[in-house]
Amino acid sequence: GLSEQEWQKVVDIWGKVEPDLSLHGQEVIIRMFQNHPETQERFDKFKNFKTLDEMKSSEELKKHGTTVLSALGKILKQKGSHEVELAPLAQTHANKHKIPVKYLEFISEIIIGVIAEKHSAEFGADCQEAMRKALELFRNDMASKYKELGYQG
Ligand code: MNH
Repeated sequence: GLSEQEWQKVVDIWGKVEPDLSLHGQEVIIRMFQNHPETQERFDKFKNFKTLDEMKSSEELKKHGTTVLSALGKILKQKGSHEVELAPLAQTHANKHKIPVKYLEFISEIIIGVIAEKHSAEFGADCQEAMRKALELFRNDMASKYKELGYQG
């Protein structure tokens, strides 16, 4: 698990992300599609986007980015006691969207990259390490739930 100091770093940096959640979210989703095109195929509503311009000008995509980061923020703020928040997410991502843990790994690294770019001064090595651990915990717990639900992920 993470120490109290590590959780504090995670929660503090999230406080820098939150005022511009939709911008961060949009960037995360677009970068995920660009770096890992197979992830775009999982979205009926986005799979036909072909150009970067199309992605950037989509209000739907921006809205989805906000939804994702807002759910993630709620989870991070639980500092590991996220059972209640995580369970429904694992349920839909296993049974409905069928999102492998590998893709959760992709998005985790992209989230770290986007924060590093936008908040380099506040997101030092120790803070990045804390965030990486928090996202690892999130993924591990998603993976356990996936298994309980019979999804190999
Ligand atoms: Mn994801 C919908 C959160 C990672 C693919 N996702 C949602 C919703 C939330 C959400 C909240 C809306 C409610 C629901 O359906 O459960 N998603 C997350 C979080 C992460 C995440 C917090 C990780 C961080 N999701 C991913 C990844 C993929 C993905 C990675 C695919 C590569 N998610 C989806 C798809 C939907 C969805 C597909 C459904 C979108 C729609 O059609 O509205």
